Amino acid sequence: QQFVTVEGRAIPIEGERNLLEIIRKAGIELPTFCYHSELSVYGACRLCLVEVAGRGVQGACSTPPEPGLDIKVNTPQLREIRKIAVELLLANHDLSCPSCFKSVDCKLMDVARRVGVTSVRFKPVQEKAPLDFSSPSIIRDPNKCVLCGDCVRMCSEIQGIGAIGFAHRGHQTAVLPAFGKGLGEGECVGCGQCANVCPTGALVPRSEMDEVLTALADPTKTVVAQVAPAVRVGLGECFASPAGDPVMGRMVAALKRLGFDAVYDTTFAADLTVIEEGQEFLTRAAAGEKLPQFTSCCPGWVQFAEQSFPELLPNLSSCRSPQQMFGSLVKEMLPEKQGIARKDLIVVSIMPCTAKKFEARRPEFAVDGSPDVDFVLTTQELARMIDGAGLRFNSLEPESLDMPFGFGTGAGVIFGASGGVTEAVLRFAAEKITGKPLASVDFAEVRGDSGLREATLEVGGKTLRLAIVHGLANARAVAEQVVAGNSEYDLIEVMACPGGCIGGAGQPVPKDLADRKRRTKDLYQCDKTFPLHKAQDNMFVTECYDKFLGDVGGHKAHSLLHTHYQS
Ligand code: HC0
Ligand code: SF4
Repeated sequence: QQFVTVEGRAIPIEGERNLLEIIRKAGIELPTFCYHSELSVYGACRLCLVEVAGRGVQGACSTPPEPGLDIKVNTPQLREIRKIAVELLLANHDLSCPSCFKSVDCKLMDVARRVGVTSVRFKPVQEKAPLDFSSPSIIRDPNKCVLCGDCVRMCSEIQGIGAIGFAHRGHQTAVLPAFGKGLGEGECVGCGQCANVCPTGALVPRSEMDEVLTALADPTKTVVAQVAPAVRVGLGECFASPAGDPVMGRMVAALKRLGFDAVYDTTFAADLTVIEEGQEFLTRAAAGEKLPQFTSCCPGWVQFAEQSFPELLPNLSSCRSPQQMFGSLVKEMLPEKQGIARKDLIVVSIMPCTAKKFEARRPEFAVDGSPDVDFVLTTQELARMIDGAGLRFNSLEPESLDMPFGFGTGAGVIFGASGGVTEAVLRFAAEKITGKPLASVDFAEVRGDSGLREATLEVGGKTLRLAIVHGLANARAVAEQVVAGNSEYDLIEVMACPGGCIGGAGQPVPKDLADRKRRTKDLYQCDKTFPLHKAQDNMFVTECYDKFLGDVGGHKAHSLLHTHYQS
């Protein structure tokens, strides 16, 4: 066994990539802005400097562990270097902290406190820059940027887009969208993963809380909520609920206390999606056309495909996402049922995702200018509204979802994890192909955390070749294979965010991979505890077809549940 000495204690080297990982393993949480285990090492923030005996001061994140190294992390000189680094950042920082979206989890504030900053000895050298409100999903405030480059590397390395980059030099250096445009005017797909890694309020999800509070206070409006699958495994983290704690009942209670007239489940619409998309897949497979079929429920992926792979648009499922199926169906059915005007029915989505805000505003998802989904709140925004209303979340008495749109099956709920849409479609398609009920609904072959997974299944004498992708850089690689004619897949699931929706940028920021794995596990646990596991068994969905929609894939279903893409 080989060791590094950290503050006099021998710490074994066990595959760590750099000294920072060894130091953290030794139980010392060295501050950093620019280090993320899933991104490349940048070494810009200079906070993780350490003293290596015989070598002097070095960046821990960029020094590989070597046996025998003797490291000090907390000398007076290192403390002063860190303090100066933070003070220089604060000198140019817009210190509107109490009103900043990141105030509760700002890394800059945390680090300033930890390194003992009590005053700032430097004068600002930068002028105030205007805020960028051009994106419906993300607000960019250049006055709060600390130039760590986390957003730049996230967007290019994990999302394969490069919508933002470093510009200018010296003290004018800035992180900007390409060609001097606003974030919403270029290649950005609004996935929000940059905001997820931003240590400050320089990139934050755009909030719609005020608009929702106004609608809730208006007695002429009926306001209903739909809750996305992944929210139920993320919201509890905002209230320190233990892992596996079923928060759905308390979330419904909180939404009712906030003034929502009804609370429904996007899982209902996910079941509907399984049936429409599964039928579409079987039809394409029988005809041997428009294969591979790509899933189309992730708005970040849809926009990415529209921008970068227009030739693949015929391969995308024409199904709207569950969020939008829910909106169009409910706005069509409820006004008549409840005797209210469409304009007085407000549909609010609670989503783990920032790109859903953009999706809800797409003109094709509106009737005469009135949107099918009026507002989209992220999991984090809902937590803030609960907090703002003074509700003690953990002491709320659980309440149940409203019927019929509050009933979903396990197939719909696993949509929130990467691989879930594929598995849900398999649970439908396999029964259609064989004509027999499934012996087991679990398709372990399509589960896992790798960003690019493949599975080949034999179903009723047919071979189905599947690919499951998360992270748009992985999606780009697979899409390029398809364009080049080198792909054998029949069905490809794409989710923009790492881990799928459970890792969406509207969720509480996951600390590490373990957080995402825990959410995935909890979502599959929901599937286990739900009474039904196959979308085709959802009797409320069946009733909806019988009484309202007509045939699966039929005329009415097409006009309400499907869409066209724009290149
Ligand atoms: Fe998802 Fe969805 S599963 S995209 O990940 O398909 O955001 O949770 O709501 O629409 O259902 C997000 C999550 C949804 C949609 C569903 C799909
Ligand atoms: Fe890139 Fe997504 Fe951020 Fe847009 S929201 S800049 S696509 S990481």
